[in-house]
Amino acid sequence: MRAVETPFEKVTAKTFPKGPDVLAPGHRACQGCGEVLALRLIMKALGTECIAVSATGCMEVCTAPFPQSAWRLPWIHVAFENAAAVASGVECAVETLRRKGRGPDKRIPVIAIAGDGGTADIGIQALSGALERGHEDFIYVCLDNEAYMNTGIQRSSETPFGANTTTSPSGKKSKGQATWKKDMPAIAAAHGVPYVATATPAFHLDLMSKVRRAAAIHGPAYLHVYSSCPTGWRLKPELAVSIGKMAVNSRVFPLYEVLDGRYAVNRRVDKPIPVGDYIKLQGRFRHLKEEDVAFIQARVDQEYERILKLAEAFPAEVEKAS
Ligand SMILES: Cc1ncc(C[n+]2csc(CCOP(=O)(O)OP(=O)(O)O)c2C)c(N)n1
Ligand code: SF4
Ligand SMILES: [Mg+2]
Repeated sequence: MRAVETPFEKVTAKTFPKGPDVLAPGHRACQGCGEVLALRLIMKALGTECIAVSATGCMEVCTAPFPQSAWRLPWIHVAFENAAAVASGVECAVETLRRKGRGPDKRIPVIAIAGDGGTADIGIQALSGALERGHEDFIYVCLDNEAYMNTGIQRSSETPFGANTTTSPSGKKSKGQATWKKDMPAIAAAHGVPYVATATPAFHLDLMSKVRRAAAIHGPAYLHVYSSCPTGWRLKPELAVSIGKMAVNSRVFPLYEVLDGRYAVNRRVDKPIPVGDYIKLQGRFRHLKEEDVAFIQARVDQEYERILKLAEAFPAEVEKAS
């Protein structure tokens, strides 16, 4: 099988979508929030002809304090755990209306948005079911700020090794988070879905183009979006975008796509910056010693090599829909 996509326009500096933001200004995210920046760019790339479903989390709380809303399109807030289930139900309803001649005669993407906690922990069974069912117009976005931020910085399975959170506190007997990040893109790809990608708002055109591709692909798409959180990471708000660039340029967060199990690395990092330079800007890692940083560096290099080898062994291909 090959991934099939309707031709689409990548976002470049010249073709950057004009017009008002789909996610209106005036929301209540913290200063320098990388997550709300990611969300704004994602919705700008998609436009208003789609339906959005948000799980509980920072982005839902900040954008829709009743009776206000920053969403300029049909939007549903659901529980913490069921964004994928609700979005897949909406996708089926739209498809049924279209089949009966009562709906729009074109594809309407349905996008489910959740944080790392809402995706990798509590929402994973709903997500797995939705990916497995093969919905044609279903996009799932995980906004990964590496902890449960909305409820006060608790660890999730996406919290990186060594990070201090309120439930993985560093101290005499603990170095903070004791496990590596759960590999959600690999888990999504293991469902055999046609499209999985990683992205960050720090490379905004790449992120927006991947959103367009996710909408153009026929079948479920999963986007894993690195989203900095100055509040939870103890990071200067003005560094929220640079830290995303550093995550990519240190190989901590490789940018890649998986099309039907075949890989493309979108930004090769042949001369990486040291992981220590990335870590030292964030107060959540302040307690780490030199040997801890070296331990993390070794893991980062190993994971990057693994992705590169996959891309060499199984290069991505895509077929255009007629
Ligand atoms: C079943 C259930 N358990 C716990 C909560 C409380 N809760 C709401 S949002 C949230 C954390 C969200 O974390 P994440 O999904 O990573 O999103 P973020 O706020 O970091 O963007 C928690 C624990 C809830 N709403 N429902
Ligand atoms: S806590 Fe973090 S993710 Fe939540 S709004 Fe503030 S900066 Fe954004
Ligand atoms: Mg989170």
